[in-house]
Amino acid sequence: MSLLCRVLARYGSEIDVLRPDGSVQRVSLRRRFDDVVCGDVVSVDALGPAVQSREPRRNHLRRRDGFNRPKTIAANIDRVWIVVAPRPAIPRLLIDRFLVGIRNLPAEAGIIVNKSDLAHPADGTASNLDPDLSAYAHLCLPVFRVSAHTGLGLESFRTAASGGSNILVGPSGVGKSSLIQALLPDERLRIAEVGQSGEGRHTTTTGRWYEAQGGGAWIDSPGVRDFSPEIASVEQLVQGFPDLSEHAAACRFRDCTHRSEPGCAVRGAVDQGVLPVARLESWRELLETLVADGRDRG
Ligand SMILES: Nc1nc2c(ncn2[C@@H]2O[C@H](COP(=O)(O)OP(=O)(O)OP(=O)(O)O)[C@@H](O)[C@H]2O)c(=O)[nH]1
Ligand SMILES: [Mg+2]
Ligand SMILES: [Zn+2]
Repeated sequence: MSLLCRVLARYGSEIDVLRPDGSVQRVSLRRRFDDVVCGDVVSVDALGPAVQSREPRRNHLRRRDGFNRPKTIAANIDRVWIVVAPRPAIPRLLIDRFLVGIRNLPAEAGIIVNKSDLAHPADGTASNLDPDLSAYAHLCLPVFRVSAHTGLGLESFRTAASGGSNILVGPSGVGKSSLIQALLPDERLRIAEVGQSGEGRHTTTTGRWYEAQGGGAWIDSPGVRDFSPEIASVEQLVQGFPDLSEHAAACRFRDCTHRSEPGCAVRGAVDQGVLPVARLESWRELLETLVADGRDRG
């Protein structure tokens, strides 16, 4: 007899699966199922126990590791929440990169500003720690300012995320695991201890799927310094910048790079204040990386 089970987490050549009866079982993976990740659904032979097949995926989120190898983080994702915090500061390009990745999954995107207790201290002292998200306002993404520590904003966030699977992504130490812990008090997640520098140490090492009460799921993901989804082609880049692409159609030259060409509608949009200049700068940098990568593969 075989059972369809959700993959909760992957540990090297083993996975934890959630069986239909609600129990969790550790199952070893044979080589041909090397690409199984958290969020996948697999058919498990109840006696083995062994994975017999992997169900087709709706989508998967992938990034490049330090050696430029693609690494799949999770599968079957409905919403991706980019988590940032006043500390550590938002790495440049991170949100733009994620948005490209998310549009291409495809999945819904949103931004979570955690540690809002730092931006609005209880003693009422003024603070300039609120991250600047003005470059994204025109995209009309859902944005929630929350605190895993005080619970501020969590219920609105939970409502927006209800039903479907939600992955939390972002740099290490912004509180992704802390948020899931606050949303699921019955689970036991590993949270970074506050180090002497005041910043969390890297703790989450593998993606993990948590079932939410009343359906839906939360997926915790490991944060790394330059965590960024794979951008495989210029087409994906275009897809990931709908705000810019919309104007690019009106540029005089079809292959306009939006630098100094005459009749550039994208720079026109920036001049008119319709498109934030930060988005154009990100576009250029990501395009350069893409071109450089292509040359490297040569
Ligand atoms: N002040 C404050 N600190 C928080 C909040 N949420 C998390 N932290 C702290 O931030 C540190 C990092 O939290 P984690 O939840 O481990 O962060 P993470 O994003 O999961 O980090 P990685 O697993 O390394 O990617 C811990 O010391 C938490 O206690 C918050 O809302 N306010
Ligand atoms: Mg974590
Ligand atoms: Zn142009």
